[in-house]
Order: sequence, then structure tokens, then C-alpha cells
Amino acid sequence: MSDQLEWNDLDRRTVDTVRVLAADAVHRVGNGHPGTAMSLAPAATLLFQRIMRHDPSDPNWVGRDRFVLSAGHSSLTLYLQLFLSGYGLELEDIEHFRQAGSLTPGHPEYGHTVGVEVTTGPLGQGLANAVGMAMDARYTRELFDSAAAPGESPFDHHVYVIAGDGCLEEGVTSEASSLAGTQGLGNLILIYDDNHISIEGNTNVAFTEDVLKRYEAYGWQTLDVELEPNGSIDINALYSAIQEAKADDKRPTIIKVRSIIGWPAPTLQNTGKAHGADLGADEIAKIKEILGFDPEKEFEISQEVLDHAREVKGRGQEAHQAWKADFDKWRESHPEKAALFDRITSGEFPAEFDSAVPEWETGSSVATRVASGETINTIAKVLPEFWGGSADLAGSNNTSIEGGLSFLPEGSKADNPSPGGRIIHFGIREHAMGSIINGIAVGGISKIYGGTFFTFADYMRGAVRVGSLMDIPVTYVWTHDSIGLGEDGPTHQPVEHLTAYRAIPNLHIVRPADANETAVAWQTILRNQKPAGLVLSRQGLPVYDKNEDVAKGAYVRVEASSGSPELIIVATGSEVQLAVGAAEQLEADGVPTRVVSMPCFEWFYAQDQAYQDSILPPDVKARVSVEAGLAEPWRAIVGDNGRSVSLEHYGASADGAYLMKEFGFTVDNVVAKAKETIEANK
Ligand SMILES: Cc1ncc(C[n+]2csc(CCOP(=O)(O)OP(=O)(O)O)c2C)c(N)n1
Ligand SMILES: [Mg+2]
Repeated sequence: MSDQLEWNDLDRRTVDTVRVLAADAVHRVGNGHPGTAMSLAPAATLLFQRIMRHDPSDPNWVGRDRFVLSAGHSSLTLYLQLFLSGYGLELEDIEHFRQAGSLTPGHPEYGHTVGVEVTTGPLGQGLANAVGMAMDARYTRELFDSAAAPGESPFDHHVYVIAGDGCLEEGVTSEASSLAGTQGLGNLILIYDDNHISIEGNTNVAFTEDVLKRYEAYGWQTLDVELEPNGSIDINALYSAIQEAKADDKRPTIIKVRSIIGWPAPTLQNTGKAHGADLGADEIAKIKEILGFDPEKEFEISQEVLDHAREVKGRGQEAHQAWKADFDKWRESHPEKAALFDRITSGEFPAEFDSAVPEWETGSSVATRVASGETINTIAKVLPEFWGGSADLAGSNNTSIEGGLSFLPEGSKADNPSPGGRIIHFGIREHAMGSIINGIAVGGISKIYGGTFFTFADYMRGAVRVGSLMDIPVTYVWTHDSIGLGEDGPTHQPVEHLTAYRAIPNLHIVRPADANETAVAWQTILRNQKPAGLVLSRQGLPVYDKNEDVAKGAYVRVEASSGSPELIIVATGSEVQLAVGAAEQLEADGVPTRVVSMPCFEWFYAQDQAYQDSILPPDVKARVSVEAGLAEPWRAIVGDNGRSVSLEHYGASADGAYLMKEFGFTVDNVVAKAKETIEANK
């Protein structure tokens, strides 16, 4: 690509068409965000028409550059480029912007509109996802093609992000950008839309720092693109800046691009009013006059402009063909890697995966976090695409792949760095960790996990929610799962967390009772390819016989001696041992008692009714739940006359075993509750 941008009248007309269509689309539905979609039109058109290597005929091409619209409210910025490039959106879809069932919902939704790489809308997530996508690009190229010179592998590509003031104000981007600097992500290019406006007007009410100095301190290359005198983005300067960004393969680049929101709207440009509301018929008519469009016409796009823009399809196919020649050469020269690539992309597991987990002896005592760590390490031996890390708690979360080396760039001064290392050091940045692993997961190659204490899951919740909404395979390793963690006290003891995270749709919350359940849980999570949180104990727990029905979410741990229970005790995690102890006592007292271990509600409710009824027979109404957390999620399971041994308040700083006793997690208390529910059901 030449250093000088070739940008002709038709390109300029394409940009102006984008501005007009954005204003019309918001006007038609009566709501949405026109201003930024108008002012960003030159930047987005430049990226899609001249910069990015992409093939609209094959949106999943692994060699493509990725585009993330972190400023998700400006969804028209993306939709209009997808329309113009020929990804499948047509003018009709733009006309139905934000309407029920359309392909152009309010914010870009992953899996809904072809060409949308991640769901964006919660500001900051997209940029933090992009950091993950750039990390994934490096991991992937190192996995498949580590000997290739920088930029020479078919797996090398760039990740482009557009983010606004809001994204850069959000803390998650500071966390992620700081890590991106440490990681030397030369394949990451951020276009920061510096328009000085957010919803409450001028950003000087809340955002006055020198953003580029901050990014310079993070270790990024920082570039600045001033406005054109007429008020539009200076497209030639932006083009040159992007070339500079690409030339630096050791650092991520931020290009601060001055723009005027809503330009060239005569009265509303450069105001908060242009951000998130219809500009109104009069203003839009004037915009059209200024730009040389017919003020009487709506959704005006000339065939010439559309044909011109869609030429990118041909260019994309050519680029794809050229890439494919390189890719085929790589396949021939790396047959084993090519087989690995085929295995992973077809969604298969190697045969060894089935037996790739450890098994523990019944009766021993193992913390489930320790069992998870051992399981991670055995799985890592058979799945090279499996990697992850922790937010500075690797030793406690047991997340490190032994001998895996640290994922860090060439030249890092850290211990054991490797650009394809399998251990990610996220630093104490839980929120960014959540967003980054979302970004890694959408790449489709990596099987990725991130760990912290369960109580700090709250620091990553914004990312967990979007990951769950996208329904992508990320695994959260959440250890230190209850008051059982002990002396660190109530700040560190999750109480409401199981309830709070079970409340997130699509997210599978798995709390294994012992080491063997933990191993099956890991296998199940990886096979399911869904977002999952593994909730693990700090303290040792008694080991029971391995039972593959863990994958069904709940199973009979101990059957009533008579074979037909009068009472069911349901428990998860560290409380299953109490259920087992109570059942022994109750059986001795003549109460036929079944113990159900229920590590995952979501897996259980996905089973057919017959299975569910076989575990929790509807006619057995005397039920007790035991879980060191709120009773709330158990009400539906134990029913009106059931009982819950639960925790309805914060914990305290003391020995974990002491706290369990103090707060009623004892065999005697479970037995007492059991007798109550039997009585209540008489
Ligand atoms: C986490 C989060 N908080 C709040 C919002 C609501 N919101 C949407 S856009 C916006 C202002 C964004 O300002 P900026 O990024 O400068 O966008 P511009 O107005 O320049 O388009 C806000 C507060 C959001 N989408 N996400
Ligand atoms: Mg702004």
C-alpha cells in the first residue's frame, strides 16, 4: 500500500452518503445516535475501504483484520460500513434500524449481524476485548507458526478499534491498555474519537487529562490527527497515522483523531444534542443541502456510490486468495500444525481428552482449587489451545500451567517470557481480565480461562455479563468460595455471589463438591463451550467416588437405604460433606435419606424432566438445601415446606471451620432442619 492515500470524489461522496444515511436512520425510528456516526464516517470508511484486510464474502476468514466498535452506541458507524462493503446488510436493514427483529439493533450484537466481531454498548468493553483479540492473535500465530518473521505469518493480522471519550473514561480501558503496553501489542491500533462531547455536553466537566500522555506512559505509540479546516476528520493525516501505527510492531498505537460530533449539522454539531437523539427534519434537510443531497429524499444513495463501495468485495477476495497461497504453503510445510488447526477449528477434542483428567482416591482430602490446578495441568498436555491466567493470584487460584512460560513479548525483562507463553499475568485487573478473555474467546481457537477470588468476581461482572450475553466459551476460575476461606474475613467471603452469578442468563455456575467432581466439571465445561464460572474451595474437602453424572448438574451422591427416600438433602461444594454426615445420622434414626450433589443448576435444568424427576422425585417434598450462601436460589427446589441451611449475612474474620460451625453449617443443624421439614410435610 502506498504512503499516499488515493481518495477520489466517489470516496468523498461515499463518506457523505454515510453521514446522510446515519441521520435518516435515526430520524426514521425516532431514536438512536446520529452525531458520532456522522462525524466518524471518514474514519470508518477509510478503514473498511482502504486499510483493513477483509473479505466480505467470508466474514470468518481467519486471516482477516478485526474491527471493534468500542463506542457501541454509534452502531450505525459499523452497520453502514457492513452495508457498503457487502456483508449482507442492505439499505432496507438501515431503514429498519433499531426496529423489532432487524439486523441492525440499537447496539452491535455478536452472532446476530454478520461482520460484528463482539457485542459492544457498555462503554470500554470493546477496547478491552480488542486487547484480548490482539493477545489471541499473537498466541495463535505462536501456536501454529512461531518461526515466521514478524508480519509474515498467515496468522498475523491487525485489530482496529474505534473508541470515544466514554470508553477512555471507563476504568476497564485503563486496566486493559496498561496491560497492552506491557504486552507490546504491535498489532493493536486504537482510533480515539476525540470530539470533546459526551451526553452531558463538553467533556471538560469530567475529563481533562492529557490522554496521549497517559497512553505514552503505558508504553503505546501515540499519534495525533488534527481537524481539517472545514471541520471534518483529516483523512489524509489519518491514513498516514495508520501507516505509522502499522510500521511499529512492538507497541500498540493510539491515534487521537479530532472530530466534531454531528458535523456538518448547522446548529447541533459540537453539542451533546447530536449524541443520542434524532436531529429533526429541518436540521437533516440542511445537512443534505450542505452535502449536496436532495433535502426531499430519504435514504438517498446513488448506485454509483454503492457500486464503488462494494468494489471492496473484489479487493477482499483478491487479498484472501493471496493469503490462501501463503496459508497453503504453511499447511504443506507444517503438516502437524495443520492437523492441529483442523482439529481445533472443527470443534473436536483429541481422543486423549476423555482420559486427560486425574482421579483422586476416595477418602483423601483435597481443596477443589488444588484439584482444578491439577486438572488444568493434565488437560493442558493434550490441548495446546488451552491457556489462561490469573489477576495476580495464580498461586492461590492454582491457574498456572507448569512449565508453560509467561505470555510476554520478545524482549520482556520478566522471568520466563515467551510470546506464545501459556500463562497470562493479568495483574490486579479483574475487570480487564474478564473483557480480555472475552476477546480471546471470540477468536475461536483458544480455550481460555481467568482466575481470581470469587468475591472479586464483582470487579469483573461487567465483562462477565457481556461474555454471557455473547454466549462465548470463557471459563472463570473463582476460588476461595465461601466463609470457608477463613481469616481474610467478610471482605473476602462471598455470601450473595452464588445467587448473583446464577442470575446471569447463559452463565453456568459450577460448584463442585470434591476433587473428582472438579475434574469432570472441567471436562464438561470445555465440551459445552459455554460461559462458565467454576466456584472452588480454598480448604480441603473429602473426596468421594468419581461420578460422571456431574455433567448432568445433579446426581444422587448417597441413596436412601430403603431405595425410596422420605427426605432429600441437596447440597453443593463444601457443604455436600455435611449432607452426607446428616444422612448417616438420619438413616440411623430411621429416616430414609437421599443426598443429592448439585454442582450446577444450569446443567441440571437442561436435562429432560424424567432425569430431573429421578433425582428430585416430585412426591418427596421433605427437602433441605445446604449451601454456604443465600437461601434464595434454593426456594424453588426445596418448596414451601422445605428448609435451607444458608447464610443470610456477611461472614467474619476467623478460622473457616470455626465460622462454618458458628453460622450453622453443622451436621446437627442439617439434621434439625431435616426433622423440621419432615414435620412440616406431615
Ligand atoms: C458503561 C456505560 N455507561 C454508560 C453508558 C451510556 N452512554 C452511552 S453513550 C454515552 C456517552 C459516550 O460519550 P462518548 O464516548 O464521548 O461518545 P460520543 O458522545 O462522542 O458519541 C453514555 C454515557 C454506556 N453505554 N455504557
Ligand atoms: Mg465523545
